Amino acid sequence: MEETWRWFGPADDITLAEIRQTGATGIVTALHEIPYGEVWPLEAIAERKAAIERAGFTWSVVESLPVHERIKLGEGPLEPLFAAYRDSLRNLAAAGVRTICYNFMPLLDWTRTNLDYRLPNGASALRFDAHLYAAFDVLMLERPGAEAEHAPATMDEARRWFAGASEADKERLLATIMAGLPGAFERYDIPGLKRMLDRYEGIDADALRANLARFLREVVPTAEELGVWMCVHPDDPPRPLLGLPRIVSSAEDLAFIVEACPSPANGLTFCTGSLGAGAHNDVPAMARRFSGHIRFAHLRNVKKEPDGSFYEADHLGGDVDMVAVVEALLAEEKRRRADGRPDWIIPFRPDHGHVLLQDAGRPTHPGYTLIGRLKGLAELRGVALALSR
Ligand code: DNO
Repeated sequence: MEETWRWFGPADDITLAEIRQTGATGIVTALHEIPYGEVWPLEAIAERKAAIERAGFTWSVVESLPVHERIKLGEGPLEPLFAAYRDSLRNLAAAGVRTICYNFMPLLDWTRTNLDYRLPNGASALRFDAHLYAAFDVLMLERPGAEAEHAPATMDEARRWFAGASEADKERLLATIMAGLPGAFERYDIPGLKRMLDRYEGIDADALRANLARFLREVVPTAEELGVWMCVHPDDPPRPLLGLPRIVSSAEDLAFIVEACPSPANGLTFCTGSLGAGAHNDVPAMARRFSGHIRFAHLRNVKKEPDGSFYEADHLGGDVDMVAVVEALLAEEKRRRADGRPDWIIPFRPDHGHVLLQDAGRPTHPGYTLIGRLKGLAELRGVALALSR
C-alpha cells in the first residue's frame, strides 16, 4: 500500500516539507482554485505536479475532480459539463496523474455538527450529533415533513437544545454543517440552502442513481481509454440528509455503481469512516467483496451511538475493524501482483485526525491536522507492515 497524505495545495498551512517528515510518499490533492465545471488546464496541472515532485513526492491521487451540481441534478444542458470533465481527465492523464476521486453527494459533502468534540484525553475530534442535526433540519431550516424523519426522543432533545441556544450557537451549527464544503466551494445561508433544496424537489434516490449512471456512461469510457481510474467516494454519513437522497452508502449501492458501467476505470474510494458510520455496513466484509474495484482507500474510524450520533475515533479504535480492512487490501494487492498487473498498489491515506498537541491553533481544514493524522499514519503503517510479514 502506498502511504499518501492529503495536501490542500499552496494555501494549506501544512507544508510539503512538514509532510516529508511523516514518511508518506504520495500526495493527494486537487486544483481547488478552479471552479466546478471548468476544465483543469494542462499547464496548471503540470505546474502543481512539478511542485509536488520538487518536494520529493509523487502526485498519487486527485481528490477531487468535482462533479458539477447540475450533473447531480440532471438539470439543463449537460453535454458541455461532461465534455469539460473529459477534457480535465485528458489533461490529468497527459501529466501522468491517474487516480481520480470524486463524490456524488447532493449539495453537502461530509457533514458534522461539532468540529471540536473533546475526548477524555483532551484531544478534539469531529462529531455528528443526531439531536443537533434534527434541530437544524426541523427547527432552523423548517424543512416540511422533516420531523417525521427523526425519532421522538431525538426531537425532544433537539427542542431542549434549541430553546437554550443563542443566535451565535445557531450560527455556529449552520457553519459547522456547511464546513464539509472545503475552501473555494459554495457555502449557503438558510435561505440559500432552502433554494438549493428546492432544486432537488422530485429527485429521489432512483432519479439520482440515473444521473450517476449517466455521468458514468459519459466519462468512464474516456477514462478507460486514457488509462485513468475514477473512484467514487462514499456518502458521509451514509444516509439521506435534509431530505436529499444519498446513493453511495451501502453494499447494494456500491454493487449498483460497479455494475452500472462495468470497466476497470469505474472504481471505488473505500472510505472506512464514511461507510463505518452506517450501522447497516459491515466494513471489512465490504472491503473483501469490492476489493477488485478499490483504487484508493481512506482509513479512519468512527464510534457510533444508538441514536445515530457518532464521532471520529482513533484510527485503530472505534467500531471498524481496521486490521481486517487492511488485511483485505493487502490480499487484493497480492492478487493483482500475481496477475502481473502494473497497477497493483493501492494508495491509502490516514483520513482525518484528531487535534493533538501542537495541532491546536493551526488553521487547518477540519480533520486535516498534522500530528493527528501523523499518529493515524504511523499506526496504520505498523498494521500493514505486521500483516505483510
Ligand atoms: C472529507 C473527504 C471528502 C472527500 C470528497 C471526495 O474529509 O474525504 O470531502 O474528499 O467527498 O469527493
